[in-house]
Amino acid sequence: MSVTYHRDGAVGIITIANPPVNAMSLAVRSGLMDAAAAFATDDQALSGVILCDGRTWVAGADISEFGKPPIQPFLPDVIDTIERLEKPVVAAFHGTALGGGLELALGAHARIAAPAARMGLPEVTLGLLPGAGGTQRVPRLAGLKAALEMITSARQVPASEAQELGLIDRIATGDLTQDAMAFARELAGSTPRRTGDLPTPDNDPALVADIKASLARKVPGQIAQARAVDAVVEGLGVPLAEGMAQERAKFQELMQTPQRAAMIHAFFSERAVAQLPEIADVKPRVFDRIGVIGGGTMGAGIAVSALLAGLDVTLIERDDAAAEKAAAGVAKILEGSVKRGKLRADKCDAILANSFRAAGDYAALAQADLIIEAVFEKMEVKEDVFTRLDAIAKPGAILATNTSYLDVNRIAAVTSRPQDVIGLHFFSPAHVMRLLEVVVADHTAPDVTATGFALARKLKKIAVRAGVCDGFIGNRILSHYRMAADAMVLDGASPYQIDRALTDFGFAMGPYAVSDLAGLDIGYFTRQRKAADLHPRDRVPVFADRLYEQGHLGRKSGQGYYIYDADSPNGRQDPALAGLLEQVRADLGITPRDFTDAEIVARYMAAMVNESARVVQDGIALRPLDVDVVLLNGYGFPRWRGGPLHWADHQGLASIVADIETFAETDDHYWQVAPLLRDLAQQGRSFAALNEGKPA
Ligand code: 3H9
Repeated sequence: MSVTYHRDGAVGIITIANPPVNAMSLAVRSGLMDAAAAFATDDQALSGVILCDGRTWVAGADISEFGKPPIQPFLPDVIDTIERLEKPVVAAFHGTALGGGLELALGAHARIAAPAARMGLPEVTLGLLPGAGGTQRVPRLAGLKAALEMITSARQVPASEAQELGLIDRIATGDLTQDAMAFARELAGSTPRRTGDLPTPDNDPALVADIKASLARKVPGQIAQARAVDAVVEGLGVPLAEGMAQERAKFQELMQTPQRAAMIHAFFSERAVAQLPEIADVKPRVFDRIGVIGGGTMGAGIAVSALLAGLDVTLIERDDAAAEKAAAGVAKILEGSVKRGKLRADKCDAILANSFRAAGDYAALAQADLIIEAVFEKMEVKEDVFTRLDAIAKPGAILATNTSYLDVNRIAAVTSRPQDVIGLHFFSPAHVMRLLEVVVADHTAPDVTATGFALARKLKKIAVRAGVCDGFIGNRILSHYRMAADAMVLDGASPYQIDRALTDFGFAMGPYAVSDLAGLDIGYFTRQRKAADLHPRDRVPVFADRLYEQGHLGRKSGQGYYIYDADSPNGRQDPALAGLLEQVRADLGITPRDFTDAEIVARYMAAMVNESARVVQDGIALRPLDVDVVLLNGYGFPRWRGGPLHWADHQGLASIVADIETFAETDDHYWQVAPLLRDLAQQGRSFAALNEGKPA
């Protein structure tokens, strides 16, 4: 039974138990209707309490039911039934009250929360709006501004703030259940205070216009936020039922959109990536003591990420002076977190005093459980590090490389313990970016892989399993679609037009702004490394080499594709770039042509999908969804488009194959349809079909 009713003295108690997060499935909705009826007819019960078993209050509607035909009772009706009860009911919540969970609590007549409880309306992150009264009841309790902010940002509000906003009445000081029952006893005999009967706040057109303008800047392309604002505004000054009807219509409209399907695909895929048969019953190794080798941007970020997760970190640099400098870098990042209010000052001091040290000698890693190397991206350097690690690391210690391209099998081969070697590819800045590629080499032991995933969980990151190849999942696909962009520049497109077309599509940044951020030296050295493997028909981005040779290294040198200075810290176009491009094209004998934004997007996306298909076919990614999660979390792919392979399904695989065949008319070396993509298109199947039947 997912919902039960019993009475304790004069208090009727409704308990929801639907692990793991008490989502409001059909069984819970029906159970709540039955329990509400049992409470209403229980003459001995003078007031009631709604509680949840397990680790959290209701985390929302059951997302796995979305996209299927809805079955009654619908959630808004369940909440309405509770609000209309003749006896007062107290919602008592712990954990997170999210979406429909918060909406259920707002339908009760009073609310008490555990001190650590948080609440929010995350529906817009799923391409939806709060559809069970959130857009109507939150403004009535918290006012228009707070409601619009909460709903459009999806921010989780801590209990203390929720109390100030008027969303909850009390914070429990002792046992939540006992405090809730005492509250219910106080309310016994009183008229239920129905949120829906409260007056709405007045409209504030200037505020609404401001919020809409800021949404257009912050979440361009997304529709749910603006619809949510409309639902709130249309509910002002009208009775609850009228506002609810408008909310419901908009909710159902959003439910039918590709954005909703894409964002829910992203939600479930981000959880499915951790479900791997090879580690299903495997216990991870202990990883309390972490070693990090290299105190540059990457090493420092990894160290900070581990420290913030409560792990002990020893950072190694080549000598004591470098170690001291690296330690200062780590301290600076942590202090930055204090300044931004993300970390308490005393906690920062405690971390630096007790959990962190930097040294100039590998011997300091003798007791480390897991050592992550983040040194210069060159095979000989990595081989030297792993030879030294093999000599000092204790038996069973995990030796991880943070390489972003190099062959993990070759690195493992220099050690006497390849079973303990793995790739842990963090993304920069490592204390911010959520993605971790766990690169499983030929001899990596299953419990080492399991530890990679356990580490990611501990660091609150999303781990995706990748096989060994040049660039693993993300950078391999990036190298390929980047070539499509560079070819367009060679043929006449401006890097600025390409960046704009792709940010208009929804990418966080265009490829040339990304180059400036990463540093133009990175691409230059990668091209040098791969020069020997070049095919005579591969097209080399000579313009990128020229920029590097002129000392344009990107943001760090103040100039790359864009110019960065005090007036334009985020970059402005460089008028000299057009001349450089003209010269390069003339040298290569290319007559430049124009590209439309639509063609830029079509070429870039076809290249991305094509290489993604090869990555799945080669087993580098287990499933299409693993590719989507990598691109969404490491490469700025718009979440509301669900990832490249979800997008491809939506677009129609046959049309992408047709595009590639058209592009191949002028370059049949680069544009070759991946066999998997061609097969799926010919069979009328989708990438989604490959997600099914595999661990999902
Ligand atoms: C909504 O409410 C609409 C209403 O306004 C209107 C309706 C008419 N449903 O994340 P975890 C699963 S929209 C179904 O790993 P954590 C999840 O897939 C909803 N399943 O745990 C996973 O399954 P598995 C608004 C759900 O502790 C397992 O539970 N609500 C749901 O890291 C554990 O999840 C949201 O958007 C769900 N609602 O984080 C909240 N939620 O083990 C979404 C979770 O098989 N949920 N699952 O992989 C969350 O943000 C996090 O899950 C939460 C716990 C913070 C609650």
